[in-house]
Amino acid sequence: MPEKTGTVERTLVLIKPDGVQRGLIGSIIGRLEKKGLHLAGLKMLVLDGATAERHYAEHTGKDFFPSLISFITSGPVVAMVWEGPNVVGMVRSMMGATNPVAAAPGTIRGDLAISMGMNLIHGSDSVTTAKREIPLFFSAQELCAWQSTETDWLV
Ligand code: DAT
Ligand code: MG
Repeated sequence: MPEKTGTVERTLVLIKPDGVQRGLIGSIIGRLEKKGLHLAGLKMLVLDGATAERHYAEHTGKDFFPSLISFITSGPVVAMVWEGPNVVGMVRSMMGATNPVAAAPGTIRGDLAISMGMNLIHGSDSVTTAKREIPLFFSAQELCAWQSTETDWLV
């Protein structure tokens, strides 16, 4: 059997309000599930302004910040934590570039989105960022420790 390598990481994924409105929750989760990533937590919520501003704190002061906050709080999002070796980078690859015009075909944004503002999905951009973002959405009790029967054939 191949050797198992890699430290387990966690990443925060949001299906943004456009993904919920467009009926793409199942398609987006399906892509991550089919890849073999491990789901550790999931909920649907409407973000309040303060949490949205903390989540996107790195963009405070940029010209698009007000519209970003207004969009992300405009309706329900689906928040998830996925975990596994290299999961942060894998989710970023599967998301595609921030601007869907530049996102490669085969990626979520490349296949399913058109506009920079409404690009369907958020994924933490580093392990450090994930550690800051996850507690904004999930308490420790809301994350499940469970073993998929497929794990031995995946990682
Ligand atoms: P990503 O979502 O790929 O991590 P980001 O963190 O740079 O990208 O930006 C967060 C979101 O803000 C992004 O998904 C869409 C929006 N955004 C980023 N840059 C923008 C810009 N120049 N004009 C309008 N919206 C922008
Ligand atoms: Mg980002």
